[in-house]
Amino acid sequence: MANFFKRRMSWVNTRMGFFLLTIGLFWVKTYIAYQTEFTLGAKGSVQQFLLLINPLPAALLVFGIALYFRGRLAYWLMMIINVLESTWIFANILYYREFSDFLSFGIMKGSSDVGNNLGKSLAQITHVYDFFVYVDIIVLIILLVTHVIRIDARPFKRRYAFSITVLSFGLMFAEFGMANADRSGLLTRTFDNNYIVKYLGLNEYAAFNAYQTQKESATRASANASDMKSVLKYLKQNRVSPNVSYYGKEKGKNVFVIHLESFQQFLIDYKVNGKEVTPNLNKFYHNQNTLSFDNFYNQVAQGKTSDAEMMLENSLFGLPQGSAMTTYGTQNTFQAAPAILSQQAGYTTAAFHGDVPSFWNRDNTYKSWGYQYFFSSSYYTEKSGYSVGYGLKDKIFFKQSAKYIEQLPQPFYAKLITLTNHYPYELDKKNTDFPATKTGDKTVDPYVQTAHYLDQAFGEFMTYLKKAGLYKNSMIVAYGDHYGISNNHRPAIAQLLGKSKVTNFDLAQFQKVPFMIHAAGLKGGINHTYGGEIDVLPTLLDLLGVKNTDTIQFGQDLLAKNRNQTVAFRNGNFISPTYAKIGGTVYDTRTGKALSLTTAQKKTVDKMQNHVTTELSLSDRVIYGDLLRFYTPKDFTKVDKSSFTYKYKPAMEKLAEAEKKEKTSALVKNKGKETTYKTDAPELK
Ligand code: GP9
Ligand code: MN
Repeated sequence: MANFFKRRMSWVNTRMGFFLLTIGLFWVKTYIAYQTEFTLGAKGSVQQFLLLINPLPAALLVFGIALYFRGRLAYWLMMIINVLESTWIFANILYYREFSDFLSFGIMKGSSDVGNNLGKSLAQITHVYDFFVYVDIIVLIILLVTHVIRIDARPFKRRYAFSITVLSFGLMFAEFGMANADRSGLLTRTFDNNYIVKYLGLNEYAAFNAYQTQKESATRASANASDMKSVLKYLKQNRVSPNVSYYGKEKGKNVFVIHLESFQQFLIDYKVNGKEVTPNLNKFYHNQNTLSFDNFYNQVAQGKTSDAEMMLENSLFGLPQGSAMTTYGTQNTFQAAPAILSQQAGYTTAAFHGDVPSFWNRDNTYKSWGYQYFFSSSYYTEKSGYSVGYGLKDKIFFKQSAKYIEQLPQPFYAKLITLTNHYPYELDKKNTDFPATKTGDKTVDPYVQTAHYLDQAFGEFMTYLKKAGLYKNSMIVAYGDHYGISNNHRPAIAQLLGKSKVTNFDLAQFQKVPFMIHAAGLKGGINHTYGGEIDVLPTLLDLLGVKNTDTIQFGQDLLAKNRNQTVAFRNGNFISPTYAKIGGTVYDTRTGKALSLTTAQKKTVDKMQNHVTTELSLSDRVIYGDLLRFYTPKDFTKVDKSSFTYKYKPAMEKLAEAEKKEKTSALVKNKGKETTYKTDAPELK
């Protein structure tokens, strides 16, 4: 038997054999960690396949370094590399257990700021079985020391070592190609660390994260306090005074910001077969106490939702590439809506979202923005059929959010991010009771169906707010974050709009999204001013009567007189009540006709272009250089990220404590009785 074993296993006594054994074991344990310690959500055969093979290419590359060395050294190097690699897995297992996210170099570097967010001590979160990541190393060392495996001291041909390196790169490229085909923009748009690990692996994630952190540190290091001068000068020239008939009118009210996913303005009052797609939102839009804006544009780029969030709550633009939240959200200094409202007006601040917290790096960015609570996937009951696409279906999401909303001390600022009306607009039959459009474009046609579902969810939530007594004392803001139908669907868009053809100007107009502010007693109506997402924060702060005369915000109050109505798109195009410049062509906004400009017109357009280019680049400078660290508005204290935790238990304890102390939550006001939430969600019947 022993002899048989020896004969069968003799291959491990060669250097290559030992190398392959080491890699094989490493591969297996990484995959076990993927499956048992992380929630990577690999769906479908391509993702499953990539998850299975992704530890291999990087392991060949990194362990392969040892093959360039002689004799014993090669063996010990393999072991050292293995220890380092396994420690990286180990550290991520622990970090993930606390934060459902992977360690980033930014976090490790800035550990004074964010690190103490490790709510519990390491000992408390470490489990004995976590050490399984070292088991293979121990076994291999024992086998070597006891000479069960013999060290092969013969020189190893460089050529072979080099072939392994080349092979590893080849595999990595193939892996990246497959990954990018399945999820385009994986590394350029950088959605979520979980995605990078799922598609490419833990090592590739580490390399990418190191690169990003390095890039971020470099721009930060090259910036200094004097860079703020041009920003301040620009803002001084562009500050407008608030509209006195609105300033402070909503002081002290709760604020709901309802993020209507992928919701475009054209849906308002839109009908299919004579039926309104969004009857509840239409009613809200036309309500006499709702201020609705019908020339309000989304200004997002690749960062999509995260760009919208960045603009809405900071009045800073998203970046020309990638997502500012993922790249700069953890380390940068911000002076965002939640921090301003809690510091200046005593608001409780909370974000709600039925997806994992790591998406768009919300888990870290929200801390930088001063969110006290972030209710994400782990706070919501998940059963089969409750989710579609990225997360919880809107009706279930709103319903389950209610119990947390009721516990928030008032006044509060609550942002609810919906999800169901998201590309590819899939929804089960049970939830679909609206006819699809008939353009014949498969991605476009179901859009109205999920939009209708979102509208119903919104309607149910409004009914609930009335019942809970929150409707009257809240300012309810609803907005669409970006287009749902991209410009790649021109023929379908033309059909939806009842046109024979759409021009680039039409497509620019198609970027309108709703922006509505409702409050009891608010002087409503449809306002035609030209504006966009960058303008939301100053508008809200003025309505709430919260001072913002020295904040770094690039937008202007939409209600202010004499405001600049040139709306910047992220690519430098723009639209205004007079001219629109789209891809080098200037259009007359009133007629939509392309213009050949007179000298006088050209001067005006150049001035507008100059304004747009300046504001975009100054805003970028603020983010790239982390300039807000050099500037603090009066009455504002730098956010202490370490004071927040979004873990379920401590958050619930904090809520309970606040409720006892402040006695201002809706639940307390309703004498401890939860308000019943009515929904027709079939999953809950
Ligand atoms: C995911 C959600 C979608 O959590 O916010 O983001 P998007 O794809 O719209 O940018
Ligand atoms: Mn979105």
